[in-house]
Amino acid sequence: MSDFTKEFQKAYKLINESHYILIVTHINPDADTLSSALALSNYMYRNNINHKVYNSSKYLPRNLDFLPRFDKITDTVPKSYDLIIYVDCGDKRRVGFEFNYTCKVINIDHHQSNDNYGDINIVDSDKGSTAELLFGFFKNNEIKITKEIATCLYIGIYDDSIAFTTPRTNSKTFEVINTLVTTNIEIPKILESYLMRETLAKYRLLPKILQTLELYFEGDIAIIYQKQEWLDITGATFNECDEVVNEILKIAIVKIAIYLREDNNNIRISLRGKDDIKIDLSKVANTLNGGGHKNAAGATLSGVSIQQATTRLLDTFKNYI
Ligand SMILES: [Mn+2]
Repeated sequence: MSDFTKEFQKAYKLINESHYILIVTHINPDADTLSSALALSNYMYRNNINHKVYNSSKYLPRNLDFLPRFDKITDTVPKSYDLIIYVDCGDKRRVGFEFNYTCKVINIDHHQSNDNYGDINIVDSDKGSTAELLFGFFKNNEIKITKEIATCLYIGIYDDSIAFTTPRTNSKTFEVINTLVTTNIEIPKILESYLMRETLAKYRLLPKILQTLELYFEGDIAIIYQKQEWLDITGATFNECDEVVNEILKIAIVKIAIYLREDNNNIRISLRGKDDIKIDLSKVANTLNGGGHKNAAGATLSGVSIQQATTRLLDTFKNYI
């Protein structure tokens, strides 16, 4: 476990010396990237630090709209800024493009694949979420964890740890949660806002995806996919069924679940593995120019069909199984 005390102090100093800060979140944003960014944003707002939270995606997950300052997230890059803070971006291109800048960069992340692209790197792959790692920034710099900040960090940790069940969830995680809870965050309300506002469209799309389920390698690997045209038919959005990959991992015999999504000319691939798998899925993803963690990784293939992507994946797994 790394100690980032110095980096947290350096980051704090740099934030306070900067004139305009751009906080950058990754494409296909999840709770961790947005809540980490908004935790920082709520701190900065309270302290009159000029900043923007940026995300390049067309759609933000609406079930995160209860996060304080969610409505301030923008897809417009400001004209000038002198500090970029990447949160939860395992690769600096995960923003959707590569920023052209000469300013300083703080890189806060927990992906194994992160190559320390920042001037200040707070990268700890032992942490189950960027939100949990970011808690150290507030704690080390004796910044008051407000209810707003705590609400953000809670949902980031909750979601990336799949409700505190992933291998990297440990006593430190619960120490953080304990501190967050003391700010009187309303957990049942937060979770109801986050989990119980699904669209009907999602439940029209889900059966179509589940219908595609195929098992390979004697059931060790399960593959499902989402066709782009189904989004128009059902009215669902691209990421709306993402957690279906975790659902098929629940099948007793399945060890690795794979979810393919058509996205214009690309096939986006999500890989999920049970705790005791012998394969490091981030290595498999690496061979496809992707990345991630041992039990959760992803990649994007261009110019191929779902069938071709499936064949390529199965060929890759042949070398590992
Ligand atoms: Mn994360």
